[in-house]
Amino acid sequence: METANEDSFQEFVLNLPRGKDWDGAPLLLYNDTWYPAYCIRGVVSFQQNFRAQATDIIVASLPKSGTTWLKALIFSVVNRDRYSPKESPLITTPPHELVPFFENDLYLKSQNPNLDFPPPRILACHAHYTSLPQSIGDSNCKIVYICRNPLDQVVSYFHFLRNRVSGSTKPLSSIDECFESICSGVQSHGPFWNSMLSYWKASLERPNKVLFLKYEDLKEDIILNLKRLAEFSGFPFTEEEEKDGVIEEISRLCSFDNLKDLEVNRNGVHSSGFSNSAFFRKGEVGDWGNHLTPSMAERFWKIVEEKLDGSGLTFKLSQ
Ligand code: PAP
Repeated sequence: METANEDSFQEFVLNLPRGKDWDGAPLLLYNDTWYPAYCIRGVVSFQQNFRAQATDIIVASLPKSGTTWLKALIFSVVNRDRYSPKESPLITTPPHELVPFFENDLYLKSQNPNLDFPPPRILACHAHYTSLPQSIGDSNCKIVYICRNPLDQVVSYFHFLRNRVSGSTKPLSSIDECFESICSGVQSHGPFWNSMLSYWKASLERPNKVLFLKYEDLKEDIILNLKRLAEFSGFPFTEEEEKDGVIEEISRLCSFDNLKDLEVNRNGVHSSGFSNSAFFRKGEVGDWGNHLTPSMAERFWKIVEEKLDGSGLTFKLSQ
């Protein structure tokens, strides 16, 4: 599919299967992934034009799985020699601007965005592993994927959609509205099982290439997981740093309470049309219990079990 020709691009888009997100926003099925229609140009352009460098670090996730947190953590780990936590750019810039998305930011704005910044470049995507540009797989760059208990992901997603600032969608009033389509995997960058399983498999096959993290594990032991992240990305903490409490400092800087309260994250709107504050809601494990009815939870959990069955990837119902 060549994007150079606008007519053929329009025809390509017209021929994609269509669906609706939870709030009615249009989705397009491309490469077995439901993409928000507004970013399909960015998706295709990213796939066709991105050339990875060996030093790149790619943050990958399904939306509402801990992306914002992971962006803040990896940015802080990699740049800790340049900025002390007190001078961190995170204090004045939202994590999503420091670590931009390929599809709904860089390649949406331009087919050939300027990616000429000093290595390591940290960039993000919601694409499944199987849909990444070939150069990411071929190069020695690293991928860090974060996923989350799908019950919490779904609840987080519901609240997020209710916060959409612009767009022509109707406000979502109740969580059981159109829940059926969520159960069939029709959501932004869904189905969730394809996203998770593609990276899970890749992390088993290429452990030096793909680090697979879970939101719940980070919540349980952020220090251990920061060490894993630093080691994997090639920036391990020294013994002296450990003694000096550098890991704790980074974990505090990137904590939900700290980031949520920063002026920069309480105001402003992200280019995707969501307020910056919408990326920080509750930050807890198990909030699904407060929002899904027992029958909805049971139904959804069954899908989780069925879809992940035999993969070795599991989630706990309660922590
Ligand atoms: P995105 O994919 O649209 O960027 P993402 O950051 O993956 O969203 O998910 C947002 C969730 O992470 C929210 O969860 P909740 O709705 O259950 O509260 C958000 O609160 C949570 N979150 C954001 N920052 C942090 C953080 N620093 N620590 C823990 N959770 C966080």
